Amino acid sequence: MDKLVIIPTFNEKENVEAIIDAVFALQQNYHVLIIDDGSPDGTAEIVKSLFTKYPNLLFLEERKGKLGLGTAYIHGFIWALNRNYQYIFEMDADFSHSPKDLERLYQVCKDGAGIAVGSRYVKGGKVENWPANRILLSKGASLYTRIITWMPVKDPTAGFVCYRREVLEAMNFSAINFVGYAFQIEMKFAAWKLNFLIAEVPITFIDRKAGESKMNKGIVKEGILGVLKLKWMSMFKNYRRNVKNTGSFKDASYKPSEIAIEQK
Ligand SMILES: Nc1nc2c(ncn2[C@@H]2O[C@H](COP(=O)(O)OP(=O)(O)OP(=O)(O)O)[C@@H](O)[C@H]2O)c(=O)[nH]1
Ligand SMILES: [Mg+2]
Repeated sequence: MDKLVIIPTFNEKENVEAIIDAVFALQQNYHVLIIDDGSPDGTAEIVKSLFTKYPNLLFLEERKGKLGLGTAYIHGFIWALNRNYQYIFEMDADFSHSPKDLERLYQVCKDGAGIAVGSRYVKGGKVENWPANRILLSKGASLYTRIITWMPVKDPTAGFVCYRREVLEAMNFSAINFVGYAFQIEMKFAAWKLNFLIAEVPITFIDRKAGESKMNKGIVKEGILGVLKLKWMSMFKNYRRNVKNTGSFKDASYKPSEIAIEQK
């Protein structure tokens, strides 16, 4: 058990089968875990129909409602740690992240990074087909995060990531509060404060071609306020203590401290 790709889904019936096939087509010993939040469009049923094609390689965790990206990933992290995976990936279902880049992220972690981030904003990174306002929002968020936190990451909202197991084991997930873009920033921030090495790998990010975006105003607001909150919390000594996991990672009793129900 080496590499697990966690893919959160909400209404991804147009993409889910193709993205799963694309990961297995790599033939690089990846396992895939889908975390579906009760998608009304039947995404979970499509995943189940693929179990016989990918026995003991494809897994599904179903949650009852749309509980947000952050808690979906934390659910997946705990699932992965309990099953001894060594390299744990975050990837979107909508092909914005190319499965072909998974191996590059993996190599960087294997070579010693704690986290490998698929980055749009380092040299060689690109964004394709995004409208100008989306690029502005994303670049603005990156700049804003760097100015406020001084975290040395050029694409802090990136959601295409490989974590070494040790990084996730070292984190107290109950201290991770956010669910949208701010969740991605918070994970990197916590890892940085815990002194793990974060490496950025250039990727081309392509706007989704099928299915609907789940982006909303609440996610942007959470990002703006969330970064300020992170900075504020980290000014006190107990931030590092809070975010560090001192117990066992087999944290079956884990309950997200703030489960935010997102607006549709
Ligand atoms: N389980 C779960 N998955 C979610 C939730 N919200 C979004 N997702 C999934 O998370 C991934 C990223 O969401 P997107 O809607 O693509 O968000 P985005 O990339 O910011 O928006 P677009 O650029 O418009 O695609 C996709 O695979 C979604 O299906 C959620 O609340 N729960
Ligand atoms: Mg997307």
